[in-house]
Amino acid sequence: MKRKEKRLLQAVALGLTALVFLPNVGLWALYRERQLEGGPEGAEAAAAARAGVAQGQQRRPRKDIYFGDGQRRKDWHDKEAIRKDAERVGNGEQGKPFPLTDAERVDQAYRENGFNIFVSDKIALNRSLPDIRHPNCNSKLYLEKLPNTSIIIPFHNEGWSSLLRTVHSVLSRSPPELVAEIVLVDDFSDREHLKKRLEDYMAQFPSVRILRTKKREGLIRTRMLGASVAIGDVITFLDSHCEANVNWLPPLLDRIASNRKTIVCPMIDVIDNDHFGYKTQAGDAMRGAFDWEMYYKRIPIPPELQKPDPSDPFESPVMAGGLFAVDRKWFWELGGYDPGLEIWGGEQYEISFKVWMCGGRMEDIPCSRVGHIYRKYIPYKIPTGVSLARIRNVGTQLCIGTKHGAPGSPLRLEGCVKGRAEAAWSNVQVFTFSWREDIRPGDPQHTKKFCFDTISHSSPVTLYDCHGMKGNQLWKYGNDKTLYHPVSGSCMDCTESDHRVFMNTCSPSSPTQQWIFQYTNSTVLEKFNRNSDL
Ligand code: LR7
Ligand code: MN
Repeated sequence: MKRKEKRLLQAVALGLTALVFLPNVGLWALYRERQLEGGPEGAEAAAAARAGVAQGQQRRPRKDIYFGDGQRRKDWHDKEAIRKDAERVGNGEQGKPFPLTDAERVDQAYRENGFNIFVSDKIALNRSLPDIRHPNCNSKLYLEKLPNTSIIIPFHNEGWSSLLRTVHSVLSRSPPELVAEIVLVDDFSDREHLKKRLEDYMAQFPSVRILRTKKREGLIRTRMLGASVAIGDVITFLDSHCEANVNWLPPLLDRIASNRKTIVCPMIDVIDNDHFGYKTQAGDAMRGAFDWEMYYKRIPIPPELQKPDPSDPFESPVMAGGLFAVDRKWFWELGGYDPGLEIWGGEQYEISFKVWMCGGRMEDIPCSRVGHIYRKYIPYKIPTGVSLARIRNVGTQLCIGTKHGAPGSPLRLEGCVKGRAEAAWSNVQVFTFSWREDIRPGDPQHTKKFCFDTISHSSPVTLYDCHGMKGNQLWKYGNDKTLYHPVSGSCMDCTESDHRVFMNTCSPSSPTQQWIFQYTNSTVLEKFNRNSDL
């Protein structure tokens, strides 16, 4: 035999062997396919094959629900509900903006919730939303057997219609078999409508439970209380002013089913706080991030990391915070949240870092969309103990105000606004002692990035862009109630006659150099003062 012929024969023999023995090619695969089609599961197997589920996995015995591979997939859309929603007309239907009149735009409408409750009250509790998902989402199949979930909704003094719309949207847009329960956790609200009236209303829904904290706990411990009673395989957290959009739940649960250490977030859409129109966030799909002040932000996904199919899940380093689903046991393996976190904020970083550090992952799911009302401002009280303060001068009995203060302008005294709620609301006489030991206007969640700044021992105190490097923005609060500026070695002083705030040689007994921090406590001041190196 010539060498060439020999080679050819060898190749043919090899090919035949492959045809006979190798799975997924050749005779063996053909045989198996026939078997499958003939069997009772034939049709589903064929559908699964079309959906890209490997054939070889079809015949393995069914595993625990958390092992996603090898299970059948299906179309979870509720076609009938979608059709009915599409027919709805009326105020706010299809997520359209409500035609606001000036009478409805008054301050009073926003005061209690930070969004326009008059408008919310006029929109149906089960209003329809536009399906703004990527078109590919329409044909996505998810596991037929998904874990179920407890949906936990913490609330503190939430508006009636905004809370109910959250619940209705979940009930009407989730497959009932996937919702183990909806747990409403009341964080010590004092509004009347959230008491018996809420209980009576929810009595019509057997899957809804109401829990209440015994004192004001803040959103983090309130969520933990909900999570601790949850019975679902998965825990899904929502804010109390959300609207779940079409087929939002299966794409979330599906990812957890295939990897229980995945925490998933829906795309968060914007429900306008004036007119309740529904739209995507600017730029839509982005990754979570934060800046040096720990402010959450969203940044574009770099092109090299973009998925070929924009409707596919993508990773995100940190989550926005309020809207996500997590395997219940994994949540507790991660230790839940740090229960020392107060009232609002920071918890989204804590959970995000823990997930990544403990071998989990975090994903945003473009085919799952939930609307959220972004408030104009935080309406609720933040109890003392948080670094929130009004700064009142002993000598003049006036307060430092920033109503007219643009960055660069000198600070001025004003008459103190009454009551801390109002001070927080108007946001002009509230200051935060930041962890960088500077003083900034605004409450801790919404501080402006300007700081008290002064350049010499006799100059005015101005607001200047915060640099976080101490220096001219470093202040100390002494037992003698002075605001001491270590760099210039002087103290903050003021005059009643022209309302100026300026630096002066320290004279601790002078009442115009004594400042009282209202609504904050000694621990906060101690922390602020702790550092001594310049
Ligand atoms: O003391 C409180 N007790 C509570 O139960 C204060 C608030 N709450 C409830 C409140 O009713 C709401 O349901 O906790 C939830 C969140 O409070 P919001 O709505 O006042 O805060 P937010 O929408 O500004 O919150 C975002 O950031 C928070 C702190 O980090 C939480 O993580 C929120 O869940 C988070 N919201 C979202 O992620 C939705 C998308 C917007 C963003 C960012
Ligand atoms: Mn919110």
